[in-house]
Amino acid sequence: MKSVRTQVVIIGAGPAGLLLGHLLGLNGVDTVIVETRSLDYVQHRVRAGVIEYGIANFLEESGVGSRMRAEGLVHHGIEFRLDGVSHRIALSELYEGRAITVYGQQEVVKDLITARVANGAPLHFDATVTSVSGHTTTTPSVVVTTSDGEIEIIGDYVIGCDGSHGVSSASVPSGALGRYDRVYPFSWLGILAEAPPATEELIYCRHPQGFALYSMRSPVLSRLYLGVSPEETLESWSDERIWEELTTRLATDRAASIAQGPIIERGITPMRSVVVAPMRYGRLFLAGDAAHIVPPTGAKGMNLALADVRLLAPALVASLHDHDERLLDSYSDESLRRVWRAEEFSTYMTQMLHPHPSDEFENGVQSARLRQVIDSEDTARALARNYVNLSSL
Ligand code: RFL
Ligand code: PHB
Repeated sequence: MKSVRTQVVIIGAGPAGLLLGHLLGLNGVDTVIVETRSLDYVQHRVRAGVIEYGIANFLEESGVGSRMRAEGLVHHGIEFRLDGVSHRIALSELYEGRAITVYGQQEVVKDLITARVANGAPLHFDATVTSVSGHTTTTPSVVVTTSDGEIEIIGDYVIGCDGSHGVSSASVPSGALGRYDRVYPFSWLGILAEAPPATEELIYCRHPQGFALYSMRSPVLSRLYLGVSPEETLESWSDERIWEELTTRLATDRAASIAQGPIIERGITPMRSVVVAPMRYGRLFLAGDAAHIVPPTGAKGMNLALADVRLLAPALVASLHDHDERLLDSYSDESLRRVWRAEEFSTYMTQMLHPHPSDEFENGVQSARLRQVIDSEDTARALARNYVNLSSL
């Protein structure tokens, strides 16, 4: 088998892997990024859309934020729509003038790929890591399967940025890492539609028939979600049914009905929480969804993934340049503090906005929680801080 040597092997070209490769490249560290999917697939995978204040600043400071600044939509508030009544949460007024940026994850990914290609650093698509070995040696390695056969890549470190179904955490001997999870009794049916957003700000909606979220990607693209039961499949959701349900849940007596248009992308995602701890085994480190999943209601997944590598990059540089391992040794604990905060916030948002069809006790608690956000400035301020900037607090 052909063998290649680098300093840091990165598994996965999602936001975490690509930003890590970029940050290490800025510091003169050699990396190879291996991605199982094609370039086209990765650039068009529709997912997250909300970038926190501190993460947006970090992308800009790292030299990969200029298109985000030019094309991203800066939002100073969000709306909570409850049983047809709108309540604005004035994020910026509540939290030191700070705002979120609405900019698609696939655009972040495109910007990072453009930067990497411009630097000529190795980035292999259609290349699947099938095994990781030597975790506890100084030469951990991966085996990669491509259409040309198998290659071994040996590094000083291997970083698993391979998402929730990746090989990296599964490659660790059983019992070495803890895995803590929770499944919520909901999924999100998400669509991307060629329709101008009927609203300037995101709408999180709690309606007796279920949760809905109105988001957007540009002045001509809307991104909408419906909370559905985990048993639902796309086959039972015609375009007409999706629009009808969105219209019913999002209706108010004031706002015009939502703009409709061709649905160009759709998917159903189960809602779950996962934390893998510690985020390290020997010289394998985990970052992003490979180590933690949050339910999307708090809009934290991509932000956490980027925050992980913001911490991991200088730790790897200190080890490789100065043989100083202290930052690597504290990486997992420090990341996990942030991850658990994000789990708490995402759980809180989820359990406030998703009515249960037959649990009136739960529904009563949810309504009381929402009333606190609407009636208490202190509660709204805490929500604003977490929504806008949790990963940098
Ligand atoms: P990714 O993006 O999943 O990237 C992992 C990459 O690894 C590749 N891979 C492999 N490559 C080589 N060999 C192997 N054996 C491999 N196994 C896997 C995969 O193909 C993939 O390209 O993980 P990363 O980088 O950690 O990024 C995490 C984010 O993608 C994720 O947290 C967010 O999308 C979550 N999320 C949201 N996050 C936010 O911050 N704000 C949001 O508004 C938000 N909304 C969402 C979301 C996720 C959603 N879904 C579909 C899960 C909305 C939705 C509906
Ligand atoms: C999105 O625009 O895709 C989005 C926005 C807010 C969320 C989740 C997803 O909480």
